[in-house]
Amino acid sequence: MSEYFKEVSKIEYEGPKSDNPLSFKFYNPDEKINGKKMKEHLRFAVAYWHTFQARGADPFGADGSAIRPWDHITDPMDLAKAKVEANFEFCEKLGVPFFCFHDRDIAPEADTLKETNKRLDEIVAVIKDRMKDSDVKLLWGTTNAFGHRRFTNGASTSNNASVFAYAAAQVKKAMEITMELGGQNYVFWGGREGYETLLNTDMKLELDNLARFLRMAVEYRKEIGFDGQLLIEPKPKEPTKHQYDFDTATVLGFLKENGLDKDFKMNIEANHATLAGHTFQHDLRLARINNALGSIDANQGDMLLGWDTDQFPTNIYDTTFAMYEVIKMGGFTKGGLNFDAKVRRASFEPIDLFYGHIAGMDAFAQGLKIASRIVEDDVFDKFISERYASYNTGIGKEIVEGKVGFKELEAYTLENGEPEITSGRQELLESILNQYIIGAK
Ligand code: XLS
Ligand code: CA
Ligand code: CA
Repeated sequence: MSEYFKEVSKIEYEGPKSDNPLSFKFYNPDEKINGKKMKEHLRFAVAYWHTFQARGADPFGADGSAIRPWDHITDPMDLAKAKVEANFEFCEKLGVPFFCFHDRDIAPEADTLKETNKRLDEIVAVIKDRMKDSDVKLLWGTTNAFGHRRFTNGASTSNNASVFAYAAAQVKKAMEITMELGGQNYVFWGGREGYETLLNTDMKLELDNLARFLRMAVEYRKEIGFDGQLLIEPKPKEPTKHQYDFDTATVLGFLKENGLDKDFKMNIEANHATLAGHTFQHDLRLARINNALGSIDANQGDMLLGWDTDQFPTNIYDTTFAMYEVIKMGGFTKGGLNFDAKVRRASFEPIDLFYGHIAGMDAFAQGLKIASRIVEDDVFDKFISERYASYNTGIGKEIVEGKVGFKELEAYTLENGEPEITSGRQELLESILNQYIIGAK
C-alpha cells in the first residue's frame, strides 16, 4: 500500500493555543458536548471531487495549478485506484469518518455505459476491500449527470428522451453502488436541470419530467431495498441561468405538488443558500421546521462574488447558526457535514488539503460548542416565546385554534382599539450572541 501524504501523520487535538498547524485547536472528537461525542454530533465527510479530482482550474487557467502525490500515474484506472488509497489515508489521518462521491469521481467514464459500469464495479470492489480494515464509511453517493457533453441540455430535464434514459441508467447504477458500499444517503443535485432561455424551453414538460424521474428513483430505491435517505440539494443558478431546484422553499413546494415530500429531504449547501439570496441559516431553518433537514454541504461563499466559490467554512457565526439548527432538530440521523469545499487555486500543495479541512473542522467544532451553550441557556428561544406570548391566551389562542374569522377579529379590534407593540430588541440579542461567540458565556 502506498502512502501519499508522507509529511502528515494522524492529526491530533492540541487545544486552542497550539502553534502546530497540523493539529486541531477546537475539534476534539471524543469530547462530550451535551452527552454526545463531538464526532457523533458533527459527522464530517470529505468530498472526493474537490479533494481528489479538482486541479485548481478556473475559467482563466483550465490546466489547474495543483500538485498532487498521484500526478505521476498515467493509466486512468491505476489513477482511480491510487485515489481510493489516498482517500482512505486522508480520512484516517484527519479522523474524518465519512466521504462522498459522484460515480464519475471514483472511476473514469469509458466509451460505452457497459464499459463504464464495469470500471465502476472494479473500483467499488477496491473501495469495499479497503473498507474492511477502516472505520471510514460512505456518507452519500450521487451521479455526475452534468459534466459529459450529452448532458448539455440537462439530464432528466433534457429536451431529448434518450438523454433522460441515459441519466436514469446512470442513477440506477450509482444508487446500486451507493447501497453496496453502505452509503447512508443518496443525493440529487440538479446539475444542468434548469434553463438558459425560455425561447427554447418547454418549462411544463421539463418540470413534469423532473418529477417523473424522481418518482422512478423512489420506486427503484424500494425495489432494491436501499434504506438510505434520498436528498435533494437546492441551488439557484450555475451552471444554468435558472436551476429548477432554486432553494429549499421551491423544492419543498415542488415535492408537495408532486406527492414526493415524504420521500425526500434536503441536502443544504451554505454557498447555494447565499447564492439564492438567503442566509445559510434561513434554508436550514426552513428545512428543519418542515422536517426536511437531511444533511449539510459545509462550505462558504464570498459575499462579494456572485458565484459558487465553495470555500472551506471558517465563519464562526455561520457554523454556530448551522449547528444551532442541527441541535434543534435533535442531531443528524443519517446525514452529516460534507466539506463540499475546495482549496483556492493558489493553495496548490497537498498539505493545503489538510489545512483546509482542519480549518473547517475547527470552525464547526467551535460552532457546535457555542450553539450548544446557547441552546442550553435557552437564550433566544426564551425571548422568542415571550415575543409571541399573545398567541397563548385570549384572542391569539383563538386565532391559532381556528376559532375566529374576520368578523370576530373586526369585533375584537373595534372593542380593544390600538394594539400595544413591543420592541424586537435585535441589537441587544446580537450583543448577547457575541458574548457566546467570544466564549464569555
Ligand atoms: C455543485 C454541487 C455538487 C453536489 C453534488 O454545485 O454542490 O457538488 O453537491 O453533485
Ligand atoms: Ca454541494
Ligand atoms: Ca457548491
